Amino acid sequence: MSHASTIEAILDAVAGTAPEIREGLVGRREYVEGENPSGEDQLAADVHADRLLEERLLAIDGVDSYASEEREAVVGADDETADGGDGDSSGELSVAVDPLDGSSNLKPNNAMGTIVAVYDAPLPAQGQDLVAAIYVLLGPITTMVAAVDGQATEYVVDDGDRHTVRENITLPGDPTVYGFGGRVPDWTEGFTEYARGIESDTSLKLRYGGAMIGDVNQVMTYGGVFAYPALESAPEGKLRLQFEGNPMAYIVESAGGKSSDGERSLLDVEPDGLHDRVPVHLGNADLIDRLETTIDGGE
Ligand code: FDP
Repeated sequence: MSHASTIEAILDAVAGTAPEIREGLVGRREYVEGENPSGEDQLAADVHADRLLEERLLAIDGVDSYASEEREAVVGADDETADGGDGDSSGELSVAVDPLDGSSNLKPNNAMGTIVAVYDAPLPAQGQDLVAAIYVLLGPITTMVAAVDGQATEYVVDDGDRHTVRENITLPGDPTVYGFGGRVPDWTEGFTEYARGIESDTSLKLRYGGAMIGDVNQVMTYGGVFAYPALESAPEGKLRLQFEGNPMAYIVESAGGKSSDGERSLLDVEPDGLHDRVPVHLGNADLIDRLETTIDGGE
């Protein structure tokens, strides 16, 4: 199977699974025992979405391995054990998934969704090895944004089918929104200086919902900047490179925006481990350039 048809099959599977993930949220708002590999509590909904996506994505010809934020190791298509790309599967793709991004929004019934990164390399992989990235936003309606071959497309998902609503998305040139995560007193001096500059820009207003997908989708829609920066107490920030930073960077860059870990594009960050965290800044190119200049001068 060519990469192009494998990627189409992945897009179909992600759209097809979205209604089941949404329906499965009802009655799964409680925490289960144990934690995910990043030490965070897991909701029954996180575990349910992870299992559904593992089953659907590993069933696709051309997908060799599955990794998720909710499990320690990579799972191979041919067995239930950690694989990580063993040479037998060269030419096949690896998927890295955040099954329910923003799941702490489930209790207050706010937006959340799913992120899928498709790498043409064993995991953990660098962002430059991405061949596609997808996010599904479970908002008042279900939408999906996919970047393939440097082009981002938005779909409405209805009954498991995807219908194109915006092709060749580009970030609006007159950005209006920003949203920054992490406790403000925990921000670094450089990021605080940057945030103060953004706040005093009268063309920008705060829009922060607490689920990266929702917050980045506002940037994709209105233009602006999203960040979950390095913190004094957590220099790598909160978000995971394989499952969150890389795929969202690939999508924003495909829409003509930029991404940064503070110094370079997220797609240029070398991974050490599957669950590495990274400071994430995404948005219009001039706002990310300004961030890198300010952080550089402030440290
Ligand atoms: P969540 O923990 O609810 O799954 O990494 C996941 C994430 O949400 C992002 O979607 C979101 O941007 C961030 O964490 C929110 O973190 P805070 O609770 O620290 O604001």
